[in-house]
Amino acid sequence: MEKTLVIFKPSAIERGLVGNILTRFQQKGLIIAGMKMMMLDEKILREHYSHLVDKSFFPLLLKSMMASPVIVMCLEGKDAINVVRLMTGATNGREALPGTIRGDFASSNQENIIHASSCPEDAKAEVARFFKPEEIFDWVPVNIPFVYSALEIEK
Ligand code: IDP
Ligand code: MG
Repeated sequence: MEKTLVIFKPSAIERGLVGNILTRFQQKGLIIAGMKMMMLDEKILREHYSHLVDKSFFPLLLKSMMASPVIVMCLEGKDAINVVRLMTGATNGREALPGTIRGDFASSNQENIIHASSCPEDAKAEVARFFKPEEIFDWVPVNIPFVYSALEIEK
């Protein structure tokens, strides 16, 4: 099973959308392997968004991500990285498809509700960036045989 990192951004926290979004992930059958609330600082954000530090909007993005505490989550499942990205939708909320989290809750390019890892290399680095090893739980909910077929669980 694959692990991916999700951040409930201040736009989700301040707008009271945490329960709704968490419900979507649980309804999909994704396993919560780790979850905590934390305040992000400039150091961790410069690492996390290193691909964007030279963009003109970066100072605003920093401010936005430090506007309130965030909830970081490690979700686990078969092809979890791709599944969560599909559920997340396009970066710009105005272009994200209805039915996706950003498509349903965001109308902004910046205030777009959640972060989700985009590839296996990023997911590995991001889970390690936000969680200590002992904060990630290796557990299998009893409903898993009803979420996947036996063949899918093996792989
Ligand atoms: P992603 O979150 O869909 O993976 P990235 O390109 O990795 O998108 O950008 C990271 C975050 O930076 C976005 O989720 C968004 O909050 C912010 N961002 C990206 N592009 C813009 C922009 O053009 N204007 C303002 N904020 C942006
Ligand atoms: Mg990205």
